[in-house]
Amino acid sequence: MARHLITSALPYINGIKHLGNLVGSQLPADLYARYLRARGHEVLFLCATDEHGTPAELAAAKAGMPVAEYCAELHEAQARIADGFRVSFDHFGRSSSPRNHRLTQHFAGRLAELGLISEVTEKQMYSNADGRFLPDRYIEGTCPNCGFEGARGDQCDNCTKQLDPTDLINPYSTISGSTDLEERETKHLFLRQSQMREKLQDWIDSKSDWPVLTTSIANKWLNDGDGLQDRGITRDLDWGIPVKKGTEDWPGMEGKVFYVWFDAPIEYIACAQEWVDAGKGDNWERWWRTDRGAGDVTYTQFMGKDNVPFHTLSFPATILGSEEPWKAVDYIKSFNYLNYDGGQFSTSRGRGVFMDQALDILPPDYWRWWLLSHAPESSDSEFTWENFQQSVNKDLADVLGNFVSRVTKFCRSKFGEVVPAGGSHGATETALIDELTTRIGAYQDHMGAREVRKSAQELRAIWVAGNEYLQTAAPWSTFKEDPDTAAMQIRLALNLIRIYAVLSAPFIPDASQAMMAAMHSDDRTWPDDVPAALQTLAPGHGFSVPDVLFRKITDEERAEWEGRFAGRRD
Ligand code: B3M
Ligand code: ZN
Repeated sequence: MARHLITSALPYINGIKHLGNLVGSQLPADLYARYLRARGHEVLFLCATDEHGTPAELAAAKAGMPVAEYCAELHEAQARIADGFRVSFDHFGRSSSPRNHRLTQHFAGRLAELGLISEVTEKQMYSNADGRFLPDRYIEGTCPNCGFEGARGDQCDNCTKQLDPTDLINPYSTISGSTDLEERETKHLFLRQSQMREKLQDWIDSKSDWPVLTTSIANKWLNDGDGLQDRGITRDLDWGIPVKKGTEDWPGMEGKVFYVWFDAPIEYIACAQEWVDAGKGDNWERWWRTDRGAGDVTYTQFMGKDNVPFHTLSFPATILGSEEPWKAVDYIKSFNYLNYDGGQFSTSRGRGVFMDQALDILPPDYWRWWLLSHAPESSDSEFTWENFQQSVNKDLADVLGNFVSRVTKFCRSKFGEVVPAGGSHGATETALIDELTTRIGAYQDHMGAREVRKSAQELRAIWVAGNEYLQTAAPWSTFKEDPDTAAMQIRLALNLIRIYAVLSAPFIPDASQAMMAAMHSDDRTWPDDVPAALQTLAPGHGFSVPDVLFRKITDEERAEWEGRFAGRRD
């Protein structure tokens, strides 16, 4: 039994996320957390809303609400929806928590003590029309790196490059649209990442097992020449964590706050403190302090590729730079983008399916299965309604659902609602047991390696093996000549339903629950030993025929949804 800390990138507070966001962080993190728990490991799975910075201010202004109120409301909404998708966080915190305020100020003070923070008087973009500085998302323009026209002041979404507002070509204010901008002097703190270049390079180089997507992005910015520039970690904004040196005021920094990307990853730690404060755990240090027991923790982070620079460079600069015994990440699992039907998901244009809408039309397992089995791991992937319909109707309804329904109904009609006695295994059963043993081994390897798609493929193959067995064994014909053998075949198949419930739970937790309930079992023992697992439900054990596990998506529904989610949502 090992100990695993798992975090999912913190969703911004500024609205309900789309399915592309879900599949890039929360969902695969949940898959991994559920799998490890099922294998008996101790897991702490944390996430929180990322509540500071210009995105929060802009969204609150648009909603006509005070920003604190807006954040509280959206936090609840996001928590509810994550729950709707059965994302099993141990705690869903808030980066605006008092814990994160204190910890962020602590790190800043510590880094300053060690000479890793400099005070710089710099020129920032000031908007005459708006009467204020325009940090981050308050300003947009053309990316100097790739030419993308909608680049924001903090990062280009197209090429992932971290930017400064003054880097943008043809900049304009996103508040007023004004291009009447000028550079004005203002004082800010900079994290001296450049001092840490070598340390970070060594650290990245030691992670030979990381996905190429993760290390290639890290190395790109490490070796880009200007990739590891010192970065401003404060802003001229009202909403955020006030700049302090530990608990002391920071002369010259009055009225300024920390940059959202400085405090957000620190919330991964603060969230564990919030988890304790909420009475859900009693010791956060054994997860986060290597001097207090976190030395044997394996820490995995899940995120979309646009978040990789901050997690491979900026946050490690904070953690390693502090020279305190914080737990550093062991594995960064990053994802490419999920596209929507020939284009991109677009929050501003309402293109694609958003998390709340998805749950309005179908239960979570349908989405979980499609998204995870099509996770954008080695390249971007694309959601189309046709593919979604096909995958639900085939994998979930025809293969898994149909197996459960045929087996339970046949047994009820011939033997009643109990596991039948009689008969013994023959060659077909031995072959099935061999195949299942091999496939379950492969499934475990892929799950352990956080290989999402490969795991889904293997699980599907395990379901298919059961169907093929049923076709070959054909208990409905065997029954006429040899009811004892038919009883053995159906007893095996009923036990297979319980095994499917256990193996499938990380992907489709609700269906798993329904299968367990139908088998009148709560024995979630992992099928390490397939022959033994096939004996779990003994002759005489009762069961029920469950309701349809998965219904099919009709062509009419598909067409209707295609139209409904094509664009524009306000
Ligand atoms: N909120 C970006 C995002 O939602 C950001 C992640 C923070 S992780 C510390 O994509
Ligand atoms: Zn760019």
